[in-house]
Parts: sequence; structure tokens; C-alpha cells
Amino acid sequence: EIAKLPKETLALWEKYGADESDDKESFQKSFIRHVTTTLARSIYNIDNFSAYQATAHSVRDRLIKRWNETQQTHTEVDSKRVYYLSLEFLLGRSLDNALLNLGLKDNYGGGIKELGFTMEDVLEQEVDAALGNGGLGRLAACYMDSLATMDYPAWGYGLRYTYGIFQQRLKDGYQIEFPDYWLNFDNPWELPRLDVVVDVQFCGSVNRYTDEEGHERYAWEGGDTLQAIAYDVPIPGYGTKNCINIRLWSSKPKRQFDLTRFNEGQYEQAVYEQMQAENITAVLYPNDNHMVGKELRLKQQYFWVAASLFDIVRRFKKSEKPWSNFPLQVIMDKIHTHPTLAIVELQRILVDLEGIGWDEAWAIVTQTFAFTNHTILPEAMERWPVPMIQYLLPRHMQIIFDINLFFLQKVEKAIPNNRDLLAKLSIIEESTPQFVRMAHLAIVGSHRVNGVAALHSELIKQTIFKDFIQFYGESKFENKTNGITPRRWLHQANPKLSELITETLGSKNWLKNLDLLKGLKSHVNNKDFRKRWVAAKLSNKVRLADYIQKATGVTVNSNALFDVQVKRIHEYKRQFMNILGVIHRYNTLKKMTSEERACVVHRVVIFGGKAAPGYYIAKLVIKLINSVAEVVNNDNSIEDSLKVVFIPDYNVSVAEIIIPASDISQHISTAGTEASGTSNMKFVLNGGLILGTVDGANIEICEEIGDDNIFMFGNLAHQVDDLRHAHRYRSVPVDPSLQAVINDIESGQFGDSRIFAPLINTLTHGKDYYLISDDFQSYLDTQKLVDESYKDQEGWTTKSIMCSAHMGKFSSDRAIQEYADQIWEIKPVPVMTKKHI
Ligand code: GLG
Repeated sequence: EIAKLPKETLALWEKYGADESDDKESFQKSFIRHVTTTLARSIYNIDNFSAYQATAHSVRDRLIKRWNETQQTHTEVDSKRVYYLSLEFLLGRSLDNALLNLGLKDNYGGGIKELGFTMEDVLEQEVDAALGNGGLGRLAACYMDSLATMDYPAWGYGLRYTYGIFQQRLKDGYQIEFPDYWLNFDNPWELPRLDVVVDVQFCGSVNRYTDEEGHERYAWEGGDTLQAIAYDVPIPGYGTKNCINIRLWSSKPKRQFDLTRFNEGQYEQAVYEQMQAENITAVLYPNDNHMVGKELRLKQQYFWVAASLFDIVRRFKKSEKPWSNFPLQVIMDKIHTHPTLAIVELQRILVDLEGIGWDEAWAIVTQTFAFTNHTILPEAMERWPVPMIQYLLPRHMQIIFDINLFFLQKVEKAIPNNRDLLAKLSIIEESTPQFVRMAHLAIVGSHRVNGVAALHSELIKQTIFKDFIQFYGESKFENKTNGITPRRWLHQANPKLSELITETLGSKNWLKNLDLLKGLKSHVNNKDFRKRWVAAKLSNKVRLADYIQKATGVTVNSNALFDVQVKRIHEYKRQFMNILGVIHRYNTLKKMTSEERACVVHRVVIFGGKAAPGYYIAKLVIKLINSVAEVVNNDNSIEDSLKVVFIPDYNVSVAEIIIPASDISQHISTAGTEASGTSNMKFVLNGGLILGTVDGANIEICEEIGDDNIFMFGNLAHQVDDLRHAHRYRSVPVDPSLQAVINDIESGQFGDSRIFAPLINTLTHGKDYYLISDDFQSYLDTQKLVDESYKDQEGWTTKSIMCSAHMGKFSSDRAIQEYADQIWEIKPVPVMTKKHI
């Protein structure tokens, strides 16, 4: 119960609740206070890690104040909030980001130095919060940064996995996985809200009854109940007092112990139940763009949406507005199909618990949800077996059947006598067993659907969602091109370049309005500016070379062209094509004379990325890269003209080192397969050029920076079907250069060729689904162009500057602004006053 404090205490609250200031001395005081009281250490007993913890706690104190003020303001204003439902938030490290966003970096940096530490060492101590697989999770993190920076009343909802994405190590060139127990030490970036607890029910049965007014109602009864506990993660905006919240749920058993069983001597059984409950949020599924049909995953999804919706509904009910206002107060963006059960859960809350009629409830539900689709790959489309849902969520299954029935009735009415269309649109796939098509449910239950890049948003209308256009028309479907936050991906990751840009443009305003980068164009011929631009890149390359040395033991030359491909390992992303190209390059270099070799551009080819633990072919690609690296790096005959490295355990903080150091990065997915890509944006923003296919956001990047500043190649999306058809039904000869590379591998040049047979097989007997052979020659030709361009260092520098200068569009601020204005219909709520209590 909330205490009713006498008015006289107010003065005390105001006096003592005043902000600690942000100057150097205040930081030092709070640092020492946290060392002695929070950590129970002393000047004689403090290492870099404790220094990190004390610094983090000092920042946390300030964060929490802002967070509190923001929440109070949002409650007072009570305007429409957006809820970003994402199973993944790939935040990476928080300390540096918080220091920069709160404007504390200089004072804290100076302060910590005087205390005997360096900020660099301290920052290095932090473990990444890696609650995501790749692009989807990192996008969520960038969007939260923009939402906070732009003062939007927004919440993120996700799961607090005990184990984030696995740690990748290499053994004999193979990937091996280690658990990422990131909560080993206390996590200063979360606030455990042990008072915010939600019961979540599973299994049980549905009983029909008639209520007092004679209406037929359904009650979901029995089964198991678990508890969701909230952990809040404050997300500070840049240059604003606003600090928003990501609420992550952790699972816990409702009863600590089954006492009867315990008394009966069944101790293990009693503990087992506890373990089961804790299991739900134990681990992030390590699959990217691939669905796994595990029951535990479905349980995670329901656990998360049930707890989140309970919370959201509770917040709405506080305002005592009528239910019809719900969509005016709440918009939920479903990130991919993962939270689709939220549609069903909200309908259940409204109909079963609140007693609202079906149609009225359904109108509220559809107005409340928007759906962002992040992939077109069929293997990523979620489908859940009907019997599994029926068992875990019996009432939800009934509701899904009803939603489907009413939807198909509408279709039948609008387009009569088209059974084929009904079957195609149905939420239920009539197989044995039946399946629920989550994407269909997501479309039917949302008022808006969008893709994440122009091409992707077009393709979903032409392929996976084609049949829905017949019924809904085009207007329900639209595009919102992804974006990235310039605060983390330039300002934080590339301080030298950021400083140069700020100096050149005369202010830091570009960090909040990325279009201002255009101002760099008028400096492109300024000698001093160009010199500093090149120097920044070189120092980033030296920093990466040091990292590579430490992480892999390979020495690379910072003056060579750094050629990077870092992202999840996936056949559609074609790291395989890259390494096949490397083999081609290597054997070409070997055939050259020393004089000839003296004229070629030296290259360091850098790979990084994790493969899903069960993805055999992707793991074999890693092995091939490492086997090639082993041979190439130890071959003195090519005189350092080529080095190949695989950087292990690619994650957000490693990306922050790699991206600013790239000369060229590869985004070479088979056309039409990469929904957007976001690392492409990060590289170009940092003045790195890209070599890419006509796919995802590459296309829009090209439009912005101009085709002189990008290397594009390969077949186009609309050609892919025909090419695949040709591979399937005619025997298409393998491209001759590719065949030569295959022969090299098969000759044993890179070790036992039998190891790589399954990989080669995907090209030869396996119908080359990702069209490596079709694109190979144009890939090699374009690589040659890259080399030629790089020889002209002045020309390259101009391109590099022009690249950054034209990247304004790809700020996540632009993306968020579009979502806010066009889909979510929300307005900023800035925290104006300085409150302390
Ligand atoms: C997806 C896609 C990426 C996309 C990202 C964010 O594969 O192309 O950039 O989401 O929208 N599943 C993903 O990671």
C-alpha cells in the first residue's frame, strides 16, 4: 500500500532529492561512495572491473532520476504510447552510450583519470547485453535510442534471457558454442521490479457458462501458473532529459515449492517444477531468419505477450477511459510474427475478461496492432501446430479458429466462390496436423503491415502476401525503410571522425539531424579536411589491426585494403561466395611474378559472424574460411598481398571496432533475400564503400550516394525465379572461374577436401539455390573494379566523404519519425520541468 505522507515532508523530499550534479567532483564522490558501499571495496582492493562497476553505478543513479521523471511526465500527460514488442533487444554495452547520451563523457573521463584509471580500460570491462541474434534485435536497440532521443512516449517489451546469444569460439577452424551467462556479475543497467509481477497461465481447459445477463461466456481454468517478474532497462535519449524504458520479463514459479511432494519425500520432483518455470526465459533461441518449432519457444512467446499485455492494459485502466479509447492510447508494433499471439490475447482479455462483444473487441484489437515484417524467407515464416497451441493455450486456439472463420466469411462475401483463395488466405493451414500461419494472423489482426526497405516491401506484396492484396488492396501494406542510430554507430564507435565532422560543420547538431551531413560536401576539396578524414580511417584501421592481432594472432598491414563481411553466417548472405572469390584471388596472385604482384592492391579480407548451432552448412562455411586463412596467411610466396581473418565471437562491441575501419564491406545476398540489412548503412555512414547486390537497403543507399560511390553487381530479384528454375530443370554448367575454384578445393589445397564435399555439393548437385554460379563472374569483375578504384587513393577519399555526406536518410530518427507520424500516430512528450520527487 502506498503511504500517504504528510505535506510537511515535501520540503525535505525536495531538498534531499535534488540531482547530484554532473561535474567531475560529483562523479568522483559518487565513484568512491559506490566503491566503498555498493561494492564493499577500498582503495587497496580495486581493479578495473570494480572501477567499471562504480562508474556504471554512478551513471545509473543519474539515469534512474531521468527515467523516473520521464515516467511521471508520461503518466501526467497520458497521451498515446507506442509499445515496441520485440523478442530481441541487442543492446551491446551501455556505459559509453549512456555517458555520451547524457553528456557526461568528458567530466567522467577526466574524473576517472585523476582516480588512477583510464576510461578506455574501464569501458572494456563491460560484457555485452546480447539478447538478440542480429539485425532484428539491433534494429530494436537503435529504434529505442531514437524514440528516447525524440522524446516519444515509448516502451519496449521483451524477455530477460539468462543466456544471451552463445559465445563463439574456434577450434581447428570449426565454430564451437559456449553459453553466454551474461548475468554472472550484477547488472547495473537493469532495475529489478520485484513488485511488478504478473501471473501467466498455461494448459488447463475451457469451460462454457452463461453470465448473469444470459450471455454465453468462456472461462479458461486450471493448468499451470507461472510468474513474470519485470526488469526495467532505462534507455537515455541523446541531448534530452527523456529516458524511456525497456521492460524485460523473467520467469519464476508461482509456488516456491510443492510442499506436499516435498513432505512425501519427492524432493526432486518439487524442485523440478521450479526448474521448469525458470527455464522459460533461460535462453535466447540462437536462430536468425529461421523458425524452430520447439514448444519452449511457443511458451516464451506467450509468456512474454501475456505479461506485456497485462501490464499495458493495467496502465490503460488507470486512466479510467472507456475501452473504445484503447486504440487512441495504445499502439503496439509487432516486430515480426513473434508476438502475434498478442492479438489473440487482447481479444481474449476484451471478450472473456471485460465482457465486450466480439465485434467491438475485434475492432479495438485491429486498431491497436501494426505489423512489421522483417523477412521474406519461407523457412523463417512461423507456423505452429494446432495441437500444440490447443494443449498449451486451449482458449486461444478457439479464438484463433473464430478469428479465421469470421475473416474467411468476409473474404467469401467480398470475393464469392473462390475456394482456392480461401485456402490460400486461411490462418489455418489444412495439413496433418493443421498449422497456424502466424503471418496470416498478424496481417488479419493488424490495421497496417510494413516491410523494412523499398524492395522488400514491394516483394512481400508480390510473393508471400500476394493473395492478401486481392482482398485488402494495396493500401494496408507500406514501406518503412530501416535506419541506424548515428549516436552509437558514428559518434561512439568512431570518435575521431565524429570530432572532425563536428568541427567541420561547426556544431553537433548533425547528431540529431543527420541530413546536416550534406554540409560535408562543400569541404570535399579542402586539403586539410581530406587529410584528417584519411587519418581518421587509418587510425581506425590500426585499432582493428591490433584487435585482430589479439583475437586471432594474425598480423595485418593497416595500409592494405580492408575488405569486410560481418553478419550472421547464412547461405543467403553468401559468405561462401566471398571465400570462393578469395580462393580465386589467391591462386591468381600465386601465378603472378613478383613484379606483377608489386602492382596489386594488398587486401585483408575480414570475416565475422555466428552460425546457428544446428545449421550444418553455415558452420562448414566457417571451417572453409579458416582453412583458406590458414593456407593463405602462411604462404610467404604471395608476399603479404593477401591475408584472411575470421574474427571470432562477432557481437555489437566488436562491430564498433570493425565498422569504422572498413574500406569496403560486402553485402552480397542473393537478390530479393535480404529484407534490408542495416550494417550496410553503418559502414557507409563511416565512410566505408560497399560492394553489394541489388538487394534490400543497398538499393536505396545507392540512390542516395550515387552509383559512382558504390559497387553493385549480380542478377536482379526479378530474375531469380527463372534462374532457379533453370538450375532445377535444365543442367546449367557451373561458371568456369567457379569450377576452377571448386577444383582447387577438391584437389586438397585447403586440407582434406572430403570435409567440404557437402558445401561444394550445394553448388553442383544441390541446384545452387542461392545462385552463386550465376553471379560469380560479375562478382569477380566488380572486385577488380574495387582494386582499380582503390589505387586512385584521392578518388577513393572523395568517394568515402561523399558516402557519409549522403547518409542522412538512414538515421533511425528518420525511420522513427515516419512510423510515429504515419503508422503509430504518436506525439513527442518532452520532460520539461525538473522534478525530484
Ligand atoms: C531481419 C533481416 C534484415 C533486416 C533486419 C531488421 O534479415 O535484412 O535488416 O531484420 O529489419 N531477421 C532479421 O534479422
